Amino acid sequence: MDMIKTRAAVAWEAGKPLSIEEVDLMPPQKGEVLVRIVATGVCHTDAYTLSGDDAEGVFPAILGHEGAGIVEAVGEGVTSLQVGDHVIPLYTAECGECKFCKSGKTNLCQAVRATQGKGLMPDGTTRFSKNGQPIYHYMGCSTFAEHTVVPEISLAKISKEAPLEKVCLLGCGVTTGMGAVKNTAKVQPGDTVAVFGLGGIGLAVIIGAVQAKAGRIIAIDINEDKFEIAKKLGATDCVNPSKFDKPIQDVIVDMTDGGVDFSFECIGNVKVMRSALECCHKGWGESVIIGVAPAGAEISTRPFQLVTGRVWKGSAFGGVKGRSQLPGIVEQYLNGEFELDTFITHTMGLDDINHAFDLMHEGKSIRSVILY
Ligand code: NAD
Ligand code: AHE
Ligand code: ZN
Ligand code: ZN
Repeated sequence: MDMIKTRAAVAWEAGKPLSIEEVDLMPPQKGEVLVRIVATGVCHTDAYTLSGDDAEGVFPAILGHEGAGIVEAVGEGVTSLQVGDHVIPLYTAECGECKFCKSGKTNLCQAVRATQGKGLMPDGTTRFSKNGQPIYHYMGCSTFAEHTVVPEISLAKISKEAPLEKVCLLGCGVTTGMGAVKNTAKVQPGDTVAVFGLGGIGLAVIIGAVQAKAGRIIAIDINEDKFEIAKKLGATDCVNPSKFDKPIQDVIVDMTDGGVDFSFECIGNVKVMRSALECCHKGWGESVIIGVAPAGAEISTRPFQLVTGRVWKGSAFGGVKGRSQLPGIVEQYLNGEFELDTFITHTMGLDDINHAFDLMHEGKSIRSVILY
């Protein structure tokens, strides 16, 4: 197979709009797969990396990590996928063989993580280029391109029945939020939950909390426009921290007879992470950090908060093992166990992708989905 040309949104440098252009893409090498991306969501993490805040951000790069597509070619030695298969690219691979995969304790496969974090394929090179200049991959996915090359172990094969323009959201946001509730926190019936930040991730936490039969779901955001969807999905209370003259953790502790059983930070703000921990109930409350904070940022609290029984945790991709568990989550969607339409507030072509970033920054979208 020869080099192909494909259309992509290139991030040439941090803080600049993406540039839509034709780029060169090398064929898939050993253990790699060529995927035609059909649709991709735009996640806040794409904006975070584009902003220059990501310690692993490298440029020029093709961003995007919330996509779905169809296999167009496979490289040497690929056995688990064939042309025509429908797939979701995974930023958390699953090799099944590394210490992490075998541990049974984590979804954080490390097989390709080191090169992935440098924007490279596992052999240390890139498949994308323009006029001979290499263009970096992103999170092992690069879904802001009509075609991308991904390691075989970074692809979940899903049902051909699933609408790719919707289930692309399972490539990050919705799986992350729902999974953090089920796999990381393990919320139980009757538990009280606080969700900080009502974007795609926070709203998916609400869906997960409803599925877990949480007794009370307190949704927190400084943008009250988010409250309507939060309530529609099952939030029992909506709170705007800027409406109070005391810290939001004190407000929530007062509302809940001593604090919540579980809280989730879905923003990436280290001050809010502290509030999310400190609104947890003494003795047992657990706070799960999902939001991604800027390079160099650090969390803090009085150690006494932990001494007295509160627990701080984190969650990546909702603790979900992509190859073995994501196909089942797609089946749950097809069975009507949860919905995705509410998340998709905007759809557009690749040419308008910068508008998707504007809508996110203006607080006007939950998810924009790019249709190729
Ligand atoms: P988003 O921009 O759609 O939503 C963020 C929400 O937070 C918005 O509604 C905003 O109004 C609200 N917010 C901002 N500042 C606030 C404050 N001080 N108090 C209360 N609310 C505030 O973002 P998203 O796509 O939902 O992503 C959320 C975070 O999760 C980001 O940091 C993203 O990078 C991260 N993320 C992490 C994972 C993971 O696996 N850990 C996966 C996906 C996304
Ligand atoms: N590159 C950043 C960290 C970024 C980060 O934490 N990413 C989340 C997924 S965000 C998806 O929208 C994650 O899963 N991290 C685990 C991992 O292995 O990257 C930095 O700080 O360097
Ligand atoms: Zn994401
Ligand atoms: Zn592994």
